Amino acid sequence: MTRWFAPGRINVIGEHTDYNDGFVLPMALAMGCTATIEDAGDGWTVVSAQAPEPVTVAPSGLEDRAEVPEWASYVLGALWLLRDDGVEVPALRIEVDSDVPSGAGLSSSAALVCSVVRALDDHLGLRLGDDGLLDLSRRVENDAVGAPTGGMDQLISLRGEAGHALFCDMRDLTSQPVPFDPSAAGLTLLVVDTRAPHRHADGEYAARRSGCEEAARRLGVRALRDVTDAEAAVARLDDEELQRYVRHVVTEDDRVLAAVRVLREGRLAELGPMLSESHASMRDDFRITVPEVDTAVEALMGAGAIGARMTGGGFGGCVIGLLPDDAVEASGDDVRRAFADAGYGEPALFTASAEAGARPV
Ligand code: GAF
Repeated sequence: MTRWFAPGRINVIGEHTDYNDGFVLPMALAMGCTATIEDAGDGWTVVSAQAPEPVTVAPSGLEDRAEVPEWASYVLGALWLLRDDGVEVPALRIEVDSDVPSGAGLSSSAALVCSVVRALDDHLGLRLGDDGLLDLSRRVENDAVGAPTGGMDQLISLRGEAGHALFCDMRDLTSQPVPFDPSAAGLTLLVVDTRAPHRHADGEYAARRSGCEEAARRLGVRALRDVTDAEAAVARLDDEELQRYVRHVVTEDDRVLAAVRVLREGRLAELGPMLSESHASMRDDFRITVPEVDTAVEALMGAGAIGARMTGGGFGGCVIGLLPDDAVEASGDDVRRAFADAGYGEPALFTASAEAGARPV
């Protein structure tokens, strides 16, 4: 029997920059998914503590790919891809159990995929190595499930380090841990799960991605990461939507680099305004926030946060705020009150710290 845990994540800063070959600064959470793998008599069986029915497929059958429920394709996807790569995968029973809320923008999918991929690598003695594990985890989401995501979530789930955020260059997939311990600065990282229903998240995400690719094509660069002067690039485009996308991505890359600088120099409080600028850029230029998310950010700032922003792909999900320790309790009350006043459902609040990435348990 082989068992691995892989965490969900919060992205501290750097949103929708990963598929533009840019920079991100995520951290791993304490919550995550545990995958347990055992040899089994027949076929591949996947069982989820969060799903009512187990799913069993015959390893030989390709035709059943379209028929499995989506959650199971995040697990079976790894087996299908390994088999397509020529790896002989025996009959297995895979059990998964996750405490990452799904649809909250905390990357429950990367936790699921990475726990399974690490456990498979271990159980089958594949020795995929750091790059191979990341590559397989990304292909599960992009190729097997078909979600056009950018790779940040798998990277942090596999490589996270306790007490650190991970500065990732999504072009060459290198990463460096950066100290991130708000408690040492008398600050708390508060997470507000708005529980806002995701609105057209898949289609809107794909539209942002293809818009960025189109803008890069028109600007004659490989990816928006290669644009150095946002305003000069904006002036060369005549499409208002693409102008906004470029402005967001290029300034967000700059904010990640600035955030890494202040964290390395031990000036964590200076991160606050960068978080708020990032949020404004997502709201006004990239247009991926929703009213619940903006309300949470405003309530946190009104309650004394030094910075707050939506984290993750957008159109719902979570907001993070950096607050002086003594402002945390009252800020929670303020957020709840703002939600009640606006007629939104009750949000969930919790504090977070940077934890380790995937590990055997
Ligand atoms: C989602 C995607 F999965 C990531 O790749 C990333 O693009 C993120 O949205 C936005 O920064 O989590």
